Amino acid sequence: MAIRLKFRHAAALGIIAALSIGMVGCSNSGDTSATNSTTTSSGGATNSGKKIVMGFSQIGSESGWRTANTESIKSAAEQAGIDLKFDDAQQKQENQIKAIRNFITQGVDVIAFSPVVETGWKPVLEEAKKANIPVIVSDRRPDVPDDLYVTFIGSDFVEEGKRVGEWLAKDMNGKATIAEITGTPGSAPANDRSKGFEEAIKAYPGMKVVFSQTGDFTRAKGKEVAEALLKSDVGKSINALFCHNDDMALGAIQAIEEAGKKPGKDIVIVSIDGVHDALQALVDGKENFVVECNPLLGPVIMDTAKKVLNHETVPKRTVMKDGEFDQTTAAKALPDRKY
Ligand code: GYE
Repeated sequence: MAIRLKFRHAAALGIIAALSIGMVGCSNSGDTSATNSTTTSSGGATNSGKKIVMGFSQIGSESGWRTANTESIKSAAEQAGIDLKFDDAQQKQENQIKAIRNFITQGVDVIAFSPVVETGWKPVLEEAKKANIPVIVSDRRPDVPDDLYVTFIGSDFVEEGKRVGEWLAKDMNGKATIAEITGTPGSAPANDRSKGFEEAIKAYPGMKVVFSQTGDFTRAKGKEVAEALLKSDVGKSINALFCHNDDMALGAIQAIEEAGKKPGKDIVIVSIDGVHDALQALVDGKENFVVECNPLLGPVIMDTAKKVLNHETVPKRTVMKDGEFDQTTAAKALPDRKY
């Protein structure tokens, strides 16, 4: 009963936190209370003088965004004095589950992971809970009851899709024949970005998505899908392209150029992430609009891990702030873009 009340309390506060942008304080579910060590909040060490050990299961290295995210996690761990056990799952859920099980066997202090797809995580997260190891969810949301993780840190993907859709509808005066190159099937950003985009354009009957296919968030696959599309009759009719990430847009830009068309002019191109090369494409007039997805989650994750192990309260949901770039603002931002 007590546990249930605690859970409901945390869940209610979690909803409040989710409605606020940025970091909002609320109780964690209490599931972390049984960790076998406490920490000082300043250093990355436990009371017994041992370093905090974090197991991090990363999805892979599919995109520029992911490279920046990995780099942020590794450097933040080092700065925080946290001993990071990092595993790259090569885009495979089974590898992530294996890595998490290894972390549990090794008895790490805290597990963090970015789930490649939304479903299929319940059993392994129940194992972590049983072992009293707190779990921090990073970047993508898993579809599990929220007592199976302490906190979820990442962007609002529905909102990102909406912002892209709204910009495109305005830019094209409510009339466009659109192709969509989607992210990894079953992943939260692919599901949510499609959803947000659809929501935004449904107010405009002249905005039609006539093609939708996955490019798996990679440049190579984005190019491949665009090449096939451009050869088809549907491809000949499109005048707008929405890619779920920058890498696929960059691949598609190459394919469009090779097909003798002008990206950014014959076909208006919008995408999400805000990596250096996409900002460059905006400056070069080959892309038109990019909504940012902030990959620099490392410092928030490390700070949160220390707080959790120190029994401090953390928000159930932290929404990262995302900017946006058009061809003009990209020119200003490009010189300082680190990734
Ligand atoms: O947009 C994409 C990456 O989950 C937000 O994954 C992340 C997405 C990002 O491969 O480039």
